[in-house]
Amino acid sequence: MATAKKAVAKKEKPVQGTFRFSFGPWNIHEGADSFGPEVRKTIPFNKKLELYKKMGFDGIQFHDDDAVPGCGDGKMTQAQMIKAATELKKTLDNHGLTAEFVAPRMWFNPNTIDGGYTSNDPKCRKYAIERTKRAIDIANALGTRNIVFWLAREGTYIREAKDPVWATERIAEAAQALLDYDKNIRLMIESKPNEPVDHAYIPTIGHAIALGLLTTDPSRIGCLIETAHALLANLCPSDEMGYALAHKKLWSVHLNDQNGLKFDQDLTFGAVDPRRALNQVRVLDKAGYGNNGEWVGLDVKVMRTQKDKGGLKHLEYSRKVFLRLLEISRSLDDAKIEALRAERDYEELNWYILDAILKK
Ligand code: GLO
Ligand code: MG
Repeated sequence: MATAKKAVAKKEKPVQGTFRFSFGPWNIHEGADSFGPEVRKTIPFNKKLELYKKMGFDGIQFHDDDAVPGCGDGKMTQAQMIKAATELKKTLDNHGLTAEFVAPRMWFNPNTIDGGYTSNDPKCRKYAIERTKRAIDIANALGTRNIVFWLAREGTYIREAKDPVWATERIAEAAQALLDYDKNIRLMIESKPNEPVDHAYIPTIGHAIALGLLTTDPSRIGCLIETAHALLANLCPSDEMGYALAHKKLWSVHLNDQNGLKFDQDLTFGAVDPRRALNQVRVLDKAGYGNNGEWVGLDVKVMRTQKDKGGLKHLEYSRKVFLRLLEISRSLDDAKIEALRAERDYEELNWYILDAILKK
């Protein structure tokens, strides 16, 4: 009886997530792609900082050189970088903003033309590891222990260029060197199957999580799932999230949307497939995402045809879409869904979800 009561009580209070939003300065963008001019004026970094709170965002994501411009050029000392990051931390505090993570942006540096950690040139591999150590110093000064690994150029254009066993071991070795460098940091691997390289070595979240097993401290290797990156691997983003959540490894997300297997589009969240977006919001909410401080990152870019005016709409609307879908998800009757599952009446379940999304 007592157990039954407990179960009822548990049913009445379902687990729910806690949602705070973040984005990176690169998500306010000039609009140029590889084949076209810039379509919007650059907004200075300090102006961007003023926009976060106004749009309902409390967290800021950083590349190392967003935080400390020029940090990857080899001209600054470690002390200078830490000083600059410490100054920035004060500015963030003044704006009431929290740094979510720091990611080394290595892909623009000549040392990483053929990848950093997996470059065939030992000098380039050394550059990559040293640069990431500095990113850790910057993260510490900004008050975050989260380091994101988006392994942009760690892959090949032709398979014969690198040995895949060797390359995987080199990425693990880099991760190990960083875990050893700082016993407090944790790595969040952002998988992506292609672009800029043809085949990346960490294409999916399963690859990201498994990489931890090649280090001595898998507990400090987790992941960041980006909607578009899952779709580029032809996978379902909410199932990828479910997989990572089951492993307790989903430490951040980059929500956006994507029109099939094209270049990485970073469209407004839910813009292509609202149902797919609903399922992402739902899996996060049901798993209590955010209750341990995880952020909802929106890695979205405004359409490149958008004029200066309206250049922030993609961020505001992505957040709005998330919150509206959250309302829809929480309005669904779990008991009814359970009953339809038990009945195997998936047509009715399908309609129940469609009706909830299409309701006037
Ligand atoms: C590109 C990635 C990129 C990363 C960012 C943080 O495809 O999504 O935007 O998220 O550099 O590491
Ligand atoms: Mg991303």
